[in-house]
Amino acid sequence: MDVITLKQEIIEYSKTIGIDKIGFGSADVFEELKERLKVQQQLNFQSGFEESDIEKRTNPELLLPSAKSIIAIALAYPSKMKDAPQSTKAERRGIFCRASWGEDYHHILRDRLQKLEAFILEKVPHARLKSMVDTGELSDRAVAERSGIGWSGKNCAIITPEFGSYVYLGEMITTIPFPPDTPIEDQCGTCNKCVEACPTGALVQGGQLDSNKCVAFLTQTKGFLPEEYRVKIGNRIYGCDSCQTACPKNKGLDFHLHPEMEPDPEVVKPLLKPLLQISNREFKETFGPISGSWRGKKPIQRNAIIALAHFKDESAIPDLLQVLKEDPRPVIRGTAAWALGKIGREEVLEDLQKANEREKDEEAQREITASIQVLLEKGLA
Ligand code: B12
Ligand code: SF4
Ligand code: SF4
Repeated sequence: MDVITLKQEIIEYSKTIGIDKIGFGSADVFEELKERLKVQQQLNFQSGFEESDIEKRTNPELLLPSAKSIIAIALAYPSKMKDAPQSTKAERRGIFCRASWGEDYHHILRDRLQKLEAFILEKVPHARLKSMVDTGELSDRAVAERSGIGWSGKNCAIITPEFGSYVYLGEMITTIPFPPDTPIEDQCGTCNKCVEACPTGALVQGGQLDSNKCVAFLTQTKGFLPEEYRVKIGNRIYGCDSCQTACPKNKGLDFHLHPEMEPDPEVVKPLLKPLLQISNREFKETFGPISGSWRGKKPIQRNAIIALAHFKDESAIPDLLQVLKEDPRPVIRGTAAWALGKIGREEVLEDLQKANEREKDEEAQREITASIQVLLEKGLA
């Protein structure tokens, strides 16, 4: 079979299995990306979540010998939630970013890629194929850009003309020499809205991210959050969408093409206080199916405490005091102490002083001492 016909058949088939956009690119070395990754590494701008071997990241042949092409796929996800519960004064809520709504997207895209692999292997049994989504070595965005899925925006996202940037990306390296598609021209122009909207200045310039400052990254760390960022993350308990919601290319776009991507509003906009005491089992049952739980419950709980401080939720004081007294993890105790300093008044001073005497962890103790100081100053004012 000739590759042009096969390409057409693949495109047609992809539409029947819930792939919203498909593109083809060569498996040549990603030279520009290689330089970019080196720069990012030198500047210490990387998150540490990406594959560290730059050669593997940029040379598809190292991942699949005799690689000739890459098939890129994109699936659009919803940007608006139906029946979102309100965050009220009595019942404050946190928010998971849109990329964590519904079933974990890794499963959904892998399912589509497996179907596509089976289809291709039926036509070309000797073909060799290697698929990946997010956790693979390749840069999903660089592949998507090369394959004509979308352009690389100043917010770093791949923006498709059809679905905006709310698309998940995945790809398949193949040994079949498919004719490549043409990349889409940059359409950001003079717009700079995402850079201006970023709460932490993480977009140091259009298309360049310092991950260490990015709220999406910070919500996924497990240690103490530097104080300057605690006040910036607001009620985001996983991920951040600000540079995408600000983007005019996403305006009015909201796709509900995949039932499994529909969020459970109570899960992705959860009540904050119950998160503080949630058991491992309950956490796994409730949040296990969504991608935002991949770092476990500790970062989510830490972020929930920060969100309660953001809301200055006085009704959370008993919960925070309990955490301060009983939680076995210093990060959680220390962050609760910080939150009590933000929310509380003199009435929590005694508890903080007792906690200070008990505390064995140096960092947690530093947080408690700082919090006592804040409260004393409040009392004097
Ligand atoms: C590490 C990682 C992160 C890190 C770092 C993000 C980053 N911008 O580098 C953190 C934790 C911060 C993160 C956050 C998010 N992520 Co993330 N992440 C990844 C991961 C695993 C690797 C990304 C990477 O290698 N970055 C390094 C940079 C240097 O390369 P790159 O962005 O991949 O490639 C572009 C640049 O190199 C640029 N470039 C190349 N040369 C040059 C030269 C110049 C001069 C310039 C300006 C640019 C430039 O062009 C490439 C193509 O766009 C990918 C999955 C994967 N395996 O690729 C998902 C991925 C990028 N994330 C994704 C998502 C959805 C997000 C969030 C939106 C989630 C959220 N709502 O919180 C945020 C967005 C933050 C942002 N503004 O980028 C999607 C993006 C989908 C899309 N439409 O673009 C991906 C592709 C996962 C997936 N399979 O769907 N992520
Ligand atoms: S995800 Fe949030 S913090 Fe990160 S670059 Fe975008 S707006 Fe800035
Ligand atoms: S906000 Fe403007 S500059 Fe940023 S990605 Fe969207 S169109 Fe490009």
